[in-house]
Amino acid sequence: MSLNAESTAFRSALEVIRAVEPRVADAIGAELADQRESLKLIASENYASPATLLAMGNWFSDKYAEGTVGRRFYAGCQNVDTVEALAAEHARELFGASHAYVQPHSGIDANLVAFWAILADRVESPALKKAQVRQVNDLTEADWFALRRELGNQRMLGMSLDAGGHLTHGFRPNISGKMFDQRSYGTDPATGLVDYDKVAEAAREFKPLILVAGYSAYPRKVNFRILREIADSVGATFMVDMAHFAGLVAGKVFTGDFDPVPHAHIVTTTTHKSLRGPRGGMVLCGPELADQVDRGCPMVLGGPLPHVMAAKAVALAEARRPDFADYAQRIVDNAQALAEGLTRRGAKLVTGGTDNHLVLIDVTGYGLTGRQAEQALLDSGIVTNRNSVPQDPNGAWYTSGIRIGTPALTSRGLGVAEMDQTAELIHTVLSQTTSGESKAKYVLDPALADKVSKQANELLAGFPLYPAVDLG
Ligand code: DSN
Repeated sequence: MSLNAESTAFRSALEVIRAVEPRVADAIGAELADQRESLKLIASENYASPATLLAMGNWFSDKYAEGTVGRRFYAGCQNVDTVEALAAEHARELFGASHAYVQPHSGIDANLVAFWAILADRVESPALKKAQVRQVNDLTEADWFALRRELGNQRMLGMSLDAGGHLTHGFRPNISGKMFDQRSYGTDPATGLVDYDKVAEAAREFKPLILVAGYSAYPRKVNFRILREIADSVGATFMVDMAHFAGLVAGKVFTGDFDPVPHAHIVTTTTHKSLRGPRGGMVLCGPELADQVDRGCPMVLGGPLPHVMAAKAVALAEARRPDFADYAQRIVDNAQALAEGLTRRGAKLVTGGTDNHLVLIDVTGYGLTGRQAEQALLDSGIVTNRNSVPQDPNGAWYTSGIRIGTPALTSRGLGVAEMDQTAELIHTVLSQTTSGESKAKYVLDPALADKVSKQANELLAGFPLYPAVDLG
């Protein structure tokens, strides 16, 4: 029997790796087997296509390419130029942006590139101007002092962590929390929704240099037109981190006021979540910030990863195909079916539902902490992650929520009928788990966990992961 191209490619790669370090080859094989068997509901994960995965495994990894297309600090970058230019072109076309910078290695990197670009563009500093025009050697000690003070004394307004905001939007565990004087906007305690009047009030009082929008655990659409008006009213630069929902923007599920690209001065994203590309980041902006954004390496980033930029070009080309819009719509249909199935069975959801790719269950309704619920679900073959809920009484470690998302299962082909079955499995586990003697301990009958695990596997059996890949 002749093998198809995907099976041949991955089998051959493993054979070559096995000849050097068999344990790595075994771990790669085991990872595929584990992923095939897990009901993956982590909202930030997905399955990239075989073409995207294969574009990363080659000699582009060997090349240094600091600089930008056609203007590198290393010789011999003509092929890197080809893939970086292709990735940027696909990104511009897909999102309707005038400039795309595809070098960031992750979402944090993309955000740091954006922060630098905004600081460099907005902070009035004679010392900074000198530094920009490469007269760094002319800077006096007093200039340096002034520069550090001016750059390090800027304000950022972003969504609070427990309302679903992200660490990189000025919170203490991330360097952005050291760089900026940060203030947060939360959500309305009654509805769980962003209260735009409150955001406007906070912006008027705080007068931020940067207003940041974007989230990793907010289950609703955000109106970027209103937020841009708020930013304009206080002279702030409006930045959107669309990492979680970039696939919904690419697939034209979020359009008009809900598409960040026409409204924000600068947009950042990862490429591996709902966008279904390789693990990496990206920045989109208009011409005003493009020059500063392009200084991302070496200002903020280490050398670009040409093999990942090649994979970004492949994944972005895939996202420009008509079937990606269908995929993006199915992500949301599935999340809504999951939310309805859970609500019907009595689960308490933050905001009462979803209009994006994720659902946040308040598991205090089941008498559990997020930590207990996460582990009980994992014992039952259901992979999720615990997450804070607004005004969380259990803090950021134990939490009171479980975040679930549909991009990965939608990639496998599961639809709304299977989401109802998934809701049944989740509800069964959570309603049969009881709290133990600490916020981490819980009691769940192992026989029930085993039964649910088998049911999860039966559900997945009809939707094979990487069906064309047979490792033998
Ligand atoms: N770690 C990602 C998530 O799970 O949402 C965000 O950075």
